Amino acid sequence: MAARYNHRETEPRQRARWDAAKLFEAGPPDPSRAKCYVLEMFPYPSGRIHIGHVRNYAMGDVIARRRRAAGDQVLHPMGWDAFGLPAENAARERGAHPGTWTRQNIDAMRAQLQQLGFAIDWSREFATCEPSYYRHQQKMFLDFLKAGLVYRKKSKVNWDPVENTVLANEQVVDGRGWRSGALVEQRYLEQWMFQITRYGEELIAALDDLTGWPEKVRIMQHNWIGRSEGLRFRFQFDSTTPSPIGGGLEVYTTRPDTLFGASFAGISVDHPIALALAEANPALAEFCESCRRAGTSEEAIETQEKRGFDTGLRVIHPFDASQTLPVWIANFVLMDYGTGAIFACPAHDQRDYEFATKYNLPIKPVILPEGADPSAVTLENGPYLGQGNVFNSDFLDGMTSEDAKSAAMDRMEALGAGERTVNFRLRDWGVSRQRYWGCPIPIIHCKTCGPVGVPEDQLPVTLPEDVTFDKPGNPLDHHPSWKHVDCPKCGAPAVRETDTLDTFVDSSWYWARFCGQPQDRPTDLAAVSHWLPVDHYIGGVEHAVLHLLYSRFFARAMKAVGHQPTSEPFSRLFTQGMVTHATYKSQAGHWLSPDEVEITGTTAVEIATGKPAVIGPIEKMSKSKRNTVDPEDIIDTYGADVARLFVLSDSPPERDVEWSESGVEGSWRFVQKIWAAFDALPEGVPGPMHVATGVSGAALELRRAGHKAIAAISLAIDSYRFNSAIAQFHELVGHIRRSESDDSADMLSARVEVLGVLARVLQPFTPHLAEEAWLRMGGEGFVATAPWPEADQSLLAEATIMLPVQVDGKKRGELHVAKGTSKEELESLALALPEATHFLAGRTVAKLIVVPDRIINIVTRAA
Ligand code: ANZ
Ligand code: ZN
Repeated sequence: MAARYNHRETEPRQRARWDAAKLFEAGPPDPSRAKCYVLEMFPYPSGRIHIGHVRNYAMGDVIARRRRAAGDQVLHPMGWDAFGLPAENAARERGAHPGTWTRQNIDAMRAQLQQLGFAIDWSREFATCEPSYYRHQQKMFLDFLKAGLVYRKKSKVNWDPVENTVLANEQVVDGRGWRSGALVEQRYLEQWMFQITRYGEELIAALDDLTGWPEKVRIMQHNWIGRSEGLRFRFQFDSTTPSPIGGGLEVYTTRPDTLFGASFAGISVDHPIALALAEANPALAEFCESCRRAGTSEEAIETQEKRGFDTGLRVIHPFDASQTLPVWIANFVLMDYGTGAIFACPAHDQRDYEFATKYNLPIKPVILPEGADPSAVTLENGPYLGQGNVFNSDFLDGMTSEDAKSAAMDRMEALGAGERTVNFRLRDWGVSRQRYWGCPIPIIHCKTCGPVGVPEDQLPVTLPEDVTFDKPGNPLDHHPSWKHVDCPKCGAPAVRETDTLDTFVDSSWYWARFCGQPQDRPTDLAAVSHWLPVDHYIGGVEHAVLHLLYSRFFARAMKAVGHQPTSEPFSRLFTQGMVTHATYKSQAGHWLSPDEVEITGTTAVEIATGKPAVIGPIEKMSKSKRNTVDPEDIIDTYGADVARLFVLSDSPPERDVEWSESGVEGSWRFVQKIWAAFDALPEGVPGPMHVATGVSGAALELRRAGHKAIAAISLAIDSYRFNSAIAQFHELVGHIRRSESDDSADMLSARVEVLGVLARVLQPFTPHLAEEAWLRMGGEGFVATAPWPEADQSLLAEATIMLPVQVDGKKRGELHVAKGTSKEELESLALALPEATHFLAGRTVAKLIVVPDRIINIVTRAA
């Protein structure tokens, strides 16, 4: 009986060997080799790794290990996205300092990740919460400031009037503060902004070249950036109703072709004119306030009923001075898009239509559907949103929409009342957070000098450790001394900026810092030039927009100030699916965890009560539904290799994979079966690099199977089809085990070769097992650094091929022969084929055309 594979003994022993040899350290840039930078989105140190992490890092590890074995210089680092709100919440709830909590979590999670045997260069590990990282972020903030990429602006924040603090969007639940339950107010505070819009044009254009990214992610970024071409123009106010503030009313439109269908002008509740009017008009002020309470974000507005307030002001139609339009405050106009003001054409826009119907405003059609009768157009059932020609529109009559757009824009430009513009939905990035556990913004506010950058020789501005969380609000603000400093310019007493940076800033450039970590600069230029861009970036699709867009911005901004040379940080992006699990509920309606129920077939029983439990749908693992499994339990019971193998089997990696106990057991049995195949080798056989030349028959078939597996597995890994690679392992191992009964010398030779191959291609998936097998076979060094096997092309060919045999150009029969059969042999075989000779009766063979491995044609003439 073969020895059972003991992961508890083997796995730590193999990892200790790798560590002692510093096997996975990338080392300094080596231009003589191809480089491969493999990166998984780094984790937030929440406390424990979850099974989704295991899947994410297992994918990256397979690629990293395969590329290393193929001869590339591989960089596969790991770090911690360590600032953020959960640490502060833990501090408030449990009294632990955010730093203590975070660092403990990092230690625990590092140990867990290391147990999984990932081929990570731990010498490059860092956490973004340490001054040795964030000091460079502060330096870049100052560089960006000098380059005009950072500026200050009053912008909207969620204000909790009970806690007297700013809330993150996630802390606003149904318009109320998550803890106080108070109605959240919108306040304007001075915020630091990153000018991401400077690169709007480029960020959208470059998406076309990101062919290594999933199409869906490119589309999401495209829509998020939201480029549109249109016209900005100014309405003049009717002299009988002057505006409370100077200048006209500037609006943005993408449909200047519908200008003659204008029915009213709409302004946002936060438009300067609305704010000015509100001062003297309590009813109007109350209207605006109630709209703000309902939410003024794009998502909030989309679902709300249209509401408006007539300001009483009127503006003059830019193309027809005899016409004036009322100015309404409208809840569907966003302040931070375009100019915060519009002209409305209810006949051809859904929102305008709903508004006009509600408030009895004119609805004048100006786009005529193809072939429709102009006198019979009615819009009782809604606006017309389709194509057509312009009518009811003076000088635009008869034109297509496209032509009318440019004619209207030409006219507006000639009148000096407007100009063509490109508009982006993308907003500049507000990075100020009124939080403690983040990177301090390196600014000092002086009464005379204004905001002054902290001199570089005074960086880092470190977070004070002695803070208290007993009061709401930002502890940096409450701290008795931290913020009081002298102005670096004039020396007068001044105060530090107490806001910290959005944690998305921390994760926007960590990929550059992994390349090299000089103490005095954010990046090592030689190292970033060598390693960037990241060749394989793997993570969740939930980061398709923000994190990936911010990183693309940072790459450009860092390039602009000379910190790294690449515009696009990630050349290939892979977004993996989630790990799901069945859910269970007790009869009382409580969620039950998988180990609280006993499943038999399709029924479940709650173990504690013996009562039937309800089996719910299969869902993403989450603590709230209690359908999580702890990777640590799995590793302990089955081993890291089994956990790795399981999360990559069964489903393509971009899809969800369902965790099941029987599935994991299946992977465990497979690992045992693989080990048994190695264990069945007798003593004294050659080592794992053996090549079984000269064998034939069944032994040759086994060699063929081994070499086909090399080709298929290499291709599967390179195209992220890890599940197909695993299917190949099953096939190959099955073949090997079946051949064990044949104890011929040829077969043994072939088996040794194929097992040597198996150890090497298995290595990225089940590295501990593969390493143990390598040792068992007497392999030298490590399987992790053994060269990736190359498929012998001559063994890949199918054993036999089919050749059609034609007589005078018509197919009459087929020959099944070994590939590479000679011309002479094919000739005689063809002439002996009964189906062909049948047609030769009474004729002579004039010519025999033989194309080896392809076709045979017998040309005849009358006898
Ligand atoms: C008149 C018009 C007539 C419009 C028509 C549309 C259809 P995109 O393509 O997303 O750029 N708009 C402009 N600024 C706005 C704001 N701050 N809040 C809400 N809506 C705003 O959308 C541009 C269109 O959205 C603009 O074109 C404007 O309405 C509206 F038949 O102008 B349109
Ligand atoms: Zn000063």
